[in-house]
Amino acid sequence: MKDLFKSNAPLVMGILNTTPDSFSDGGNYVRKDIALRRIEAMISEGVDIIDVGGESTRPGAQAVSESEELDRVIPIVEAVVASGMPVSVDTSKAKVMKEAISAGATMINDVRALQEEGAIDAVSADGKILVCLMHMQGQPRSMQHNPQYDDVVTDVKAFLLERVAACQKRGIESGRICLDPGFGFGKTLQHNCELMKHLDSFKELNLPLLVGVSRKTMIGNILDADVNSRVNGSVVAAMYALTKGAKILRVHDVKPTVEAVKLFCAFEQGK
Ligand code: PT1
Repeated sequence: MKDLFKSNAPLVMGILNTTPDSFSDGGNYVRKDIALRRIEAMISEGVDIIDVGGESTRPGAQAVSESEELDRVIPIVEAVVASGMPVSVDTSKAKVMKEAISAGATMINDVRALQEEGAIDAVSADGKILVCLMHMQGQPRSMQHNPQYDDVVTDVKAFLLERVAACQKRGIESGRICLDPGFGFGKTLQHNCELMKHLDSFKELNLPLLVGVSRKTMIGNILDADVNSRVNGSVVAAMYALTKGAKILRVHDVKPTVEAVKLFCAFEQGK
């Protein structure tokens, strides 16, 4: 599946949450049923890869145990694999990574950039799994309490470079890695805007860039819009990221994003 990164067109990654707050809890059976319908809907809307996560990492979110995360994520990974769609698994835990890889995952999406115990080994043990390394300052619970940088663009880039080097040293080739500046992860609105403005400078790292801004607080703050009124803003922000070289867009709203990407590609090609 390395060819996912070789595609010339931008890719749309559809978000599939399995956290109880996204399913007023009817337990595993209801969860799987709702997930199956989301998977089918996203496929019909033109999604390229589906991102399955069992740990909320939004500001203020609490940690989740390994067994709880496995329970939430693995059955859904199996369902996406059965659908034939590439699946990415949003996790920082080595055990979840291993189980997801066994279940047929295409990518590990780690907001902690494989810094947890055993995570690099879990990914390097499989010769073909892709990985997304993301930047976060602090931990979700408290990351929005006064985040600080010398220079956010330089600092984030330096962190990602260090993580790429750590991965390569342990046998994960650069052809399997994509990078993400981590919008909203220990960043003020100004930090997020600065990163967006200078996203093109991440091209110097020579790896595909993944961007996740969908429905985030930064969009709500600029537009003074609550979380249910951020679709237009999210699509515009995603398109701005494409003009700055983003390759993979992590989004909730697959249909409008796929439409916007089609327009973007037609204009880029001049036909
Ligand atoms: C992301 C991302 C992610 N975001 C990657 N994985 C989340 N690679 C989960 C807010 O400010 O951007 N890239 N996995 C979701 N996390 C957040 C963070 C959700 C901040 C909301 C906010 O509102």
